Amino acid sequence: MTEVIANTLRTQKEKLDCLLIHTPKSLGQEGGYAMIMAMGLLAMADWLEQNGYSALILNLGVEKIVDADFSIEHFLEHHDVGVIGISLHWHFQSLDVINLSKAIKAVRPEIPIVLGGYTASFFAGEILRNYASIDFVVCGDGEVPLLNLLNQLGVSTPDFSQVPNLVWRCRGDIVRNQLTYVAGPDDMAQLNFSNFELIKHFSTYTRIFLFMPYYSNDLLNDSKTFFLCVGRGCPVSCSFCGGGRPAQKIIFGRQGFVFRPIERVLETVRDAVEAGIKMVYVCFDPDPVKEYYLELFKAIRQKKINVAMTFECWSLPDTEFLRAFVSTFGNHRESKIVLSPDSGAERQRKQHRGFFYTNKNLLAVLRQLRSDNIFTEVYFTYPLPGDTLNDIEETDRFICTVEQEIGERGHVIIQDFGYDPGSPLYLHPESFNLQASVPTFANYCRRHDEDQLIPTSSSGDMEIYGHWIQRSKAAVAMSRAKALSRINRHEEAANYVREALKSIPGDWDALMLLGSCLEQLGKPERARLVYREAMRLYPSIVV
Ligand code: B12
Ligand code: SF4
Repeated sequence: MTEVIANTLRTQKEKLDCLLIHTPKSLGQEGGYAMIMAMGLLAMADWLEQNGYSALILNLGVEKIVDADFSIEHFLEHHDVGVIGISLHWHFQSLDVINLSKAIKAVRPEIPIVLGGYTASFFAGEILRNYASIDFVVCGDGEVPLLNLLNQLGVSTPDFSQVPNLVWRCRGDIVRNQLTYVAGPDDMAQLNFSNFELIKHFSTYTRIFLFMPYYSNDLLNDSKTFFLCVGRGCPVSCSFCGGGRPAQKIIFGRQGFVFRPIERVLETVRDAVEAGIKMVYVCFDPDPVKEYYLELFKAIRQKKINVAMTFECWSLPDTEFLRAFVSTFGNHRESKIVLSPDSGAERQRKQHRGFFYTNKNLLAVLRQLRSDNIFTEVYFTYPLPGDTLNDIEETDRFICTVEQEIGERGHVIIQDFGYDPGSPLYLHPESFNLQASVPTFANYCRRHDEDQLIPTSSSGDMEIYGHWIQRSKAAVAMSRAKALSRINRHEEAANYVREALKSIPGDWDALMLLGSCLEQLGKPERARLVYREAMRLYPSIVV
């Protein structure tokens, strides 16, 4: 009788051959960083479906937004899951992925857990040696290996040596199968990146930010963004990047880069727009000539697909590219070009960036973008290993010039420096005069245990970066404050603004926000004083 009931219960559960999970880095209990999932998850899930398996992608950050009480344990009570794949793509996720795998094993020890993504691939051996909650790691491109793994797990005597790219345990040893699956042009042509139904709560997913300080519906944006896969790989080698030429070879076994066929990318864009997407985000620009994009944009215009685009340029765009960008996406105010010179000192740019350009040429592009009314984001980084006082001062001056050039239609972002596993700095710190000890996977887990978003490099005297550091601290505090005030937690919001004001005294936005928080807290007199102070910054406004 008990068995009959148990069987009935089992059949009521929803069957799922493979559950793919993305977990952000948690910020306490309330929010997350690295909310965006590896775009390859969608192609992988679809590939399983095409081959007869059921698959679903869960983003735990999104689930928490939809339902504050969401728990993976509860989800598993209602689903009969065959295999769980956890994406350990970004190193920021390290600790959360390990904790998640332990939590799953505690309730469902029989479900095999496989990891994949850049960080899992790079540290596969160390992960399998040290964490019993992980059964397998798929290195590099995942589609064919994951399918083969599912096939093997479905037979009575599996032979895991048949699964390409797999790292696994065999009688106490760690076995590393060869990296023989590297998606080439034909493989890329077969992959489908627009089976959006495979992502749970896809519509909410399109409205999140990279950094959600609090899981709340009220913080979702309306940009409806989709990260578009245009290809894979990179031909150059930026000092800090774990996706450049050397890392591609180690992690994926890939040399150079591969584009998806234009017709397939076009199909994905069209499907995305039909699914309600307003902005496609492209961060794949391996060919400085950008011919591929001239063709893609032309096709988008011919098909009259109406969508905005954010394009992260790896090399400097030329006039022809900019013209094509403007005529295809320029009618959307949200369309944006992102540039990352990192330093204002050309000698440092040459040292750290794979694609070099001069300040003069960069300013010419910014001028062009401004006259075309295209929003522009320009990234600088500190402390770059090897920065001299001269470089820092030069960068400081250059940031001002850039800010003047872009005016209201853009902004400069100054970010903390950090380097990825597999980057030239990680592999050869001595060539950059860095005396860093090489971090292990365990270091990445520990480092992100603290409430610290970005690892800092050990080089340089931080003090000399003075107001840059203050500026980025203030930006984090302000983004928390804005988020909190939107969800009516005005007391905490006011505290964050006060923290920001220590770094940016007299900042108009910060003062206005503080005033509004005080008003909401029923302190109109104090609010008025703060508003007055803000207005003093604008002498033309009479208070
Ligand atoms: C495009 C891109 C982005 C885009 C879009 C990312 C996306 N949605 O996938 C944007 C701009 C959003 C982005 C953001 C960031 N990125 Co980025 N990004 C890239 C870039 C240029 C290409 C990635 C790519 O094309 N992938 C190809 C697609 C189709 O496949 P895929 O997504 O990698 O998935 C495949 C495999 O990884 C694997 N896989 C992944 N998960 C799993 C899970 C399982 C179970 C299995 C079996 C397999 C598997 O199989 C998939 C299918 O084959 C790389 C550099 C490079 N040249 O590779 C950096 C890179 C991945 N990014 C990096 C970083 C650091 C970031 C940021 C943290 C930067 C920041 N400080 O803000 C953020 C994090 C965003 C977040 N999580 O919220 C680092 C990662 C280093 C590391 N080991 O952690 C890289 C390597 C280089 C770099 N420094 O930019 N990024
Ligand atoms: S940061 Fe440099 S090395 Fe990394 S993907 Fe971009 S261009 Fe390539």
